[in-house]
Amino acid sequence: MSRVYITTPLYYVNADPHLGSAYTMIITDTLARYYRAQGRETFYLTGTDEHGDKIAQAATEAGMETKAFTDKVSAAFREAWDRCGFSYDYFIRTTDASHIRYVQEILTRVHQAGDIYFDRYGGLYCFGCERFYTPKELRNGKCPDHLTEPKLIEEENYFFRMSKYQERLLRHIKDHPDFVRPEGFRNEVAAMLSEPVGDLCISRPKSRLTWGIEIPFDPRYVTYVWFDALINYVSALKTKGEEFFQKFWPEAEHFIGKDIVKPHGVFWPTMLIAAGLPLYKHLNVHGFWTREGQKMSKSLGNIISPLEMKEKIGMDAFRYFVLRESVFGQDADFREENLTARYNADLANNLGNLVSRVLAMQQRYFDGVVQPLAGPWAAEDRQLKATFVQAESEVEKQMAELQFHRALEAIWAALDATNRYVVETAPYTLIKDSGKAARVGEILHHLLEVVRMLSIHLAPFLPETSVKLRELLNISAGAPLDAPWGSFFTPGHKINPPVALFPRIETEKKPAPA
Ligand code: ME8
Repeated sequence: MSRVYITTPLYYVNADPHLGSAYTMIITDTLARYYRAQGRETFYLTGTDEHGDKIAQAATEAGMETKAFTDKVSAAFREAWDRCGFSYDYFIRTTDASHIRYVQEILTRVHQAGDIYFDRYGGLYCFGCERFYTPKELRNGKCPDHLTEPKLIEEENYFFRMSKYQERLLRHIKDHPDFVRPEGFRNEVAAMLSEPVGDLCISRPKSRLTWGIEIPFDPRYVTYVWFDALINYVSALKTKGEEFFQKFWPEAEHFIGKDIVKPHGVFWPTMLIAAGLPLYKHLNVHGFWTREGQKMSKSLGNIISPLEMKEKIGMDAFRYFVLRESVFGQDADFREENLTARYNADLANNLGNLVSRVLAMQQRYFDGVVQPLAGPWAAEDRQLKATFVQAESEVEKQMAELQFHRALEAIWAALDATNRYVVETAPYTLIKDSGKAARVGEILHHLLEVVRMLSIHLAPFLPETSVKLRELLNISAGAPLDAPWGSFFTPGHKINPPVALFPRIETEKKPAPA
């Protein structure tokens, strides 16, 4: 059976979940649900990144002991993701004892192999990023992320011989053009590897940081937070046993935002080579969300909370918007007016109205009882079915390319075709002709099949809606949901009356011109 291992970045516990982290969760959750539905054995990992300066400082600011602080924020992340309904299989914390042990095992192994050495080093250090910068990487002498001047630090530390594996990694990227995708990010990594990458400082002296994993061969030091956190992708599998690791690791699909391409595209693969582990399969990089054209930040007070969105428009509508409105790998902008427009057009009018119309006719004309498909199918009925078969293969093609917006477009194109079918077959007119009741029953039967197909095709994208559709169709848990079109509903099957799936959002009406 084919397998897939999906990972998200481990979120720092110095901030609350927001649109950015929720976006990575939404795309990975959608994929996990899609693969599971295809029968692929899927393992989906997320979690929290809890060591390092940034976290120790955030704990101090919160007036809490560091571990107690990380326990609290990590639990808040987990609770938020649970309330959002994300279907991760395992939640790892970098403070888990099993992770700490495994990081130390890797450090020992790489040290014994001679790829970690001790050296005195002076360099420009950004405390916000917790790393050294080369003068070339700075912008006007400042850290490009924090816009602060780095401090000159000179100290003795441990270094990982990253440079030793640079060539090998570059070759791997050339031989596997989709190792990092989309292409723009592959080129970014290749460009990084075309210049000397140097060696990586992987320790911090306890004299300035104690909140980290102790270096197993020198208790005066703790591990650099990235060398610790990246290893989670392997340590999580190892907690499930060696066999589990062997099964899933070759199928690793990492998902990250474009801010952390270097650690994942350069540090991590060279670490894997040094540790004697196979490389991951793909690094999938998505773009960044802004809000109304501006970067989201606490100080601007413009952060979008996924839980607030859930309260306001429902989780499925939020998922639909971010998946439909962005192109994987490119930046996207969150605009309230676009959200409302998409919601009303695609969810309330198109999907919502179609479903309630069909269910209402079924109630009114046949008391909810599904009518048989007696004779040969009419050409338009065959066409309707073909539309959904085609949509399914289009979704498959687009999902393989991570083109979520196109996959949704394909489903909505089938919805448009269904609306046309309703207009063309006009069951609401035919029913007035007493001799046509059987045909109306057939038309509605086909339309109920559309609703069943929607409950299948929408499931990875809009999981709550999919469940509601099945409830409306009165489909029991064990029913053969993937039965062929036309042979699912048994004689006498009764469906439920409609409910408003996506009530319209009323927008302020502009005054009519005088
Ligand atoms: O970097 N738009 O954690 P982090 C889209 N702990 N995605 C965004 C975003 C935005 N505006 N802001 C954040 C770390 N993200 C490390 C990772 S992994 C071993 C360690 C998402 O809490 C995006 O996925 O800063 C980004 O890569 C991630 O959050 C960074 O989360």
